[in-house]
Amino acid sequence: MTFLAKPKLHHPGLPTNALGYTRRDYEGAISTLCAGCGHDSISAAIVRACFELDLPPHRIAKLSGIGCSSKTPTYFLGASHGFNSVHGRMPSVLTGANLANRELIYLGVSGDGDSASIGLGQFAHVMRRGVNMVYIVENNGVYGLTKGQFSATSDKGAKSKRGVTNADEAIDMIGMALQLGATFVARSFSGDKAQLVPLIKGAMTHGGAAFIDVISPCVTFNNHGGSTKSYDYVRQHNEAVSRIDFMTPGDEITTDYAPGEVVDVPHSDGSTLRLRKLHADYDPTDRYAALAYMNQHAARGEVVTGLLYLDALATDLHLALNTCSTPLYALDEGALCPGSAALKGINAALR
Ligand SMILES: Cc1ncc(C[n+]2csc(CCOP(=O)(O)OP(=O)(O)O)c2C)c(N)n1
Ligand code: SF4
Ligand SMILES: [Mg+2]
Repeated sequence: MTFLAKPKLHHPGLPTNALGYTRRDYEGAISTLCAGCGHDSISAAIVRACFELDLPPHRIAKLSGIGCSSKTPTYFLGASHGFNSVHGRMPSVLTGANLANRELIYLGVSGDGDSASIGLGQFAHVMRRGVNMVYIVENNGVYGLTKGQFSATSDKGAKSKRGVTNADEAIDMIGMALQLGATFVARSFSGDKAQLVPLIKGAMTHGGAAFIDVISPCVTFNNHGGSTKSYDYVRQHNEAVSRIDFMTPGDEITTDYAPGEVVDVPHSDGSTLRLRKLHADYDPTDRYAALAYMNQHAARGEVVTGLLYLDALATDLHLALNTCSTPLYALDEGALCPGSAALKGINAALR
């Protein structure tokens, strides 16, 4: 545990974004995770994405469960709203907060234990309900915080640091998110910021349930030869489906790539995701093709990364429930209470 405070002074020449904030303004407390933990790289990618998107920190709500991964919101967006919930229960807390105040940007951060083991039911329902959020699983295949037991995403046959072999089938979070109706589904690697930052930016501006599974090696318990979630394994078996640029509405749309190599996917908020296709046969708008593609490559021992599926016209839970446009927390008694005459009428209709 470190009690060191981060220095507040910084060089006056640090670059600022459109709001006048520096990247430092999007950071949090000093990390207490093990040096080299993949989770810290994901925190840095979140900081960069929010800085580059010019997001006002007070408009973001970060929520998590329990685990090393779920501790990380302390280490980024120090000026945002934050709620560290119970193990595996972040999705229901996030859903409630989103229903009460639809005007915030919701960022759920979880671990593979938090989401695929104890929290699997909550994960399933938050995806199928289409809650407008970014849901990041920092996936290391183990329960890092409790000293390296296999989690439900650990591959069958993978070895623990102590030499124990995992006998259980792995749950693939991407496959589940696709089947459950998530409308932005991506996988990345904590050590690949060039891919991860645009994915987080795309997910932040998406208008529905956005899920990113980030392979994030646990250097203390799962970064050895028998692991399928180690730095070396992922670097050797990574199969990227696309390279992604994210363009805000004001950016010039350039044409410096040959026709046929680029797909621009416009979002309802006016931003655009530009996919530079590496594989001509990969179509990110087909949910079932994405599932098949990922399974075929998984059978060959390959970890497919990139934006696997996007529904640019996604809707969310508020639309499904037909909630009012005013955030529920802002409704006064007059709007919330129909009055005794209306209540008498309802009661009379039920007699
Ligand atoms: C209800 C409950 N059960 C068990 C625990 C013990 N526990 C704390 S963190 C954790 C697993 C965390 O694993 P993961 O979500 O993958 O996060 P990581 O530490 O690997 O980032 C467990 C089992 C707990 N805190 N609460
Ligand atoms: S135990 Fe693993 S997951 Fe937890 S901080 Fe250390 S390296 Fe990261
Ligand atoms: Mg884990």
